[in-house]
Amino acid sequence: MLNTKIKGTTFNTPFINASGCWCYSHNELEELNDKRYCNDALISKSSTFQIRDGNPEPRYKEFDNLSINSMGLPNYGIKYYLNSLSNLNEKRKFISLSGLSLNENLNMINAIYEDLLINETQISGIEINLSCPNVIGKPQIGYDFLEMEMYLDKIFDNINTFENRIKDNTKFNNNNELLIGVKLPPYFDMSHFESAAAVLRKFERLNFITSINSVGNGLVIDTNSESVVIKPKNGFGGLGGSIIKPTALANVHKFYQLLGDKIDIIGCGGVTNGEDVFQHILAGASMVSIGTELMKKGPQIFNNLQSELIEIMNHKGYKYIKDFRGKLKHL
Ligand code: RRO
Repeated sequence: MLNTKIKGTTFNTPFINASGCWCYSHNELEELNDKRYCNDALISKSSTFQIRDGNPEPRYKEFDNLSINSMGLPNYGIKYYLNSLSNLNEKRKFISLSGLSLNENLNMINAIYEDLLINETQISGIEINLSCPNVIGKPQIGYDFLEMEMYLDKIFDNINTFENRIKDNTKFNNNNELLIGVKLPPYFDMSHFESAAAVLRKFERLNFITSINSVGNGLVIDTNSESVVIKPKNGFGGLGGSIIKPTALANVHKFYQLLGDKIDIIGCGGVTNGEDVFQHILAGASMVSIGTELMKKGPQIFNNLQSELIEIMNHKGYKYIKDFRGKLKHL
């Protein structure tokens, strides 16, 4: 009933964690892989080539309807996540990359394909994070359209080279083609949606976008202490939680209109209940990723979302996700 597709790959449910949430350590990834929870996919914390400590603490805080973070890309490095994911086989696995330079991203892509060739690691896809708002001195690539196009040009050249090697290798067939996606920042101006979509459409091999990353550089103030609530960047950080849902829905829907069915969308932002999931899918999402609410409730949130979504679908007489995906009505 809840099956959905990204490109040709079928998922039994539309649920996945948002990269960064519940996916830093092998233990957390192992929990996401547990059959007790109904997410059919999981993704690792955005990684760099080497291990990274990230920004000083406190660097994550949550409130009733929002979270703010300036983690600064703490992670155990690409080899750790490749190794961790190779031991998890219950669900589909994505790896998220957030190199601090184009070269670092290319080196990590090389590491993934080398691993695939040597160890035959079965991962479903790669999400290239073009939108981390928290690395001091590094602007978000997704806000610089020329830079984004240059990045993707080089990345897809690299992928193409490896894929040709794989095709020549008799051990592999087309089933080994990875889903390739990018994680985008939120856009707020109609001309920016169009510029971003024009870049994305140039890349035939791009299978999905994840939209949106946290809303960058918000500021939460505590009245009592007359202070900011996180330490890095004088309190500025990426916002998540239900306050960002309208921005997330706008991004999902606009990209659905601009990209059609060529590039699938993983909707991300402000999902706390089944109705939010329903709205993301109605706006055009094929899958929905959960960030802040997963941090608050743990992986049990996926099961809650599933039963609430099914209740809404039953009430409306929808049997499948495809019955309402992208069918948002306009007045
Ligand atoms: O680690 C982070 O600070 C972080 C990342 Br990489 C990201 O993509 N989005 C976010 O809100 N935080």
